[in-house]
Amino acid sequence: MAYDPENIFAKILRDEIPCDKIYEDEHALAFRDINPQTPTHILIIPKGAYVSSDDFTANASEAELAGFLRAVGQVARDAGLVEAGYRFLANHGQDAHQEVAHFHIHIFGGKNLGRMIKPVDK
Ligand code: DGP
Repeated sequence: MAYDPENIFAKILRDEIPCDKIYEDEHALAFRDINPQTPTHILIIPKGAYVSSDDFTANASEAELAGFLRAVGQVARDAGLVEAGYRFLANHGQDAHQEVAHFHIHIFGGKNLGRMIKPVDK
């Protein structure tokens, strides 16, 4: 899938639409999810144009990969989630219901999150 520069997170990166920004560095931007699923629900996106986790892990440079993952940890620490715990995940593609085609990691926390994902029919 080709990267669409008009996706909503690309617009956030270009400051064309607002976000509740909580962290930014050379490689990553973090902001609150517009539709939070948990008391703390943060999205972290790379600054580069990557469609999904598949694109990012295949094509990002070592510096982007390392910088982005470091940012995820920093955001969780800054949000005070380390002691109680948190979860991060990335949706790739249709089966995972990825809605926005710019790679992003969700950080969930602020409550007991239960165990992993709900069982579904195989
Ligand atoms: P995913 O299904 O993994 O692609 O999740 C996309 C998330 O992005 C979803 O939790 C809602 C969030 N989202 C969509 N549009 C916006 C927006 O304009 N601003 C913010 N802050 N979050 C958004």
